[in-house]
Amino acid sequence: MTEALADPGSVTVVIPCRDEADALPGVLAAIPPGYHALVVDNGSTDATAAVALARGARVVSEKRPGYGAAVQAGIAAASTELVAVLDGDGSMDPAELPGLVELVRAGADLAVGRRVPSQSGIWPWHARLGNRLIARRLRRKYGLPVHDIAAMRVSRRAAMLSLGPLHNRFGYPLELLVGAAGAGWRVVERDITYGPRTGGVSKVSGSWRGSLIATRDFLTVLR
Ligand SMILES: Nc1nc2c(ncn2[C@@H]2O[C@H](COP(=O)(O)OP(=O)(O)OP(=O)(O)O)[C@@H](O)[C@H]2O)c(=O)[nH]1
Ligand SMILES: [Mg+2]
Repeated sequence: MTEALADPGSVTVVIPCRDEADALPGVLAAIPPGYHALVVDNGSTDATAAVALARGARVVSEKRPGYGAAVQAGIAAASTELVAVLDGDGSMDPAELPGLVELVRAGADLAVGRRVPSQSGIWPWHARLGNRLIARRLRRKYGLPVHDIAAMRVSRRAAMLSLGPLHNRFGYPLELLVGAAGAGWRVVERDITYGPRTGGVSKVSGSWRGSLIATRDFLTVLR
């Protein structure tokens, strides 16, 4: 059965956030007109939810911890035909979302951003190397035309839901790509600008603990 969509013409921007109160105001200010910001918070100990609400975003709290759990809760809670996902740390520019939306409207099932650093030194070497190796595997083993792990992406909500539950932590973007390949989706990649986080603290690539957890999650998916 098709669900009734409250606002079929628009786009929900799902923003997974853990302790992003510092960076979030800038991210929300750059959301394109007519797009709906939906911040998914699980486990923040700062004012992330209050900051988001004060700036007009919808806030969903998810009990299960993890990046993937947050993204999936946001997609489930959205009520638009298209959903976009990007980080809440200010490293990606929401103004680049319409470019990805256009690709989906033109026929892609999943449009993903390939991060191009805006300056040197913002993407730690170990994260970059890992990313390159993973992307190569995604091309060779799964035939996906990607050079990054789809940190920013746009798709149809119904398509995302059709893949079923995916990884709850940092394996989510990879499992989504693998699922997309398995389902025969048309995946299209386009360059996006990648800057330094504009506030707060890294949960993944900027810490050894985060990097180790993410690597373990990645390997679980790509085994
Ligand atoms: N809701 C939620 N969001 C999370 C969780 N872990 C990470 N995030 C969010 O996922 C996004 C990516 O995490 P980052 O800490 O930026 O990871 P990164 O990009 O590797 O690290 P930086 O180099 O510091 O940008 C950010 O918006 C985080 O707030 C989580 O457990 N729950
Ligand atoms: Mg980041």
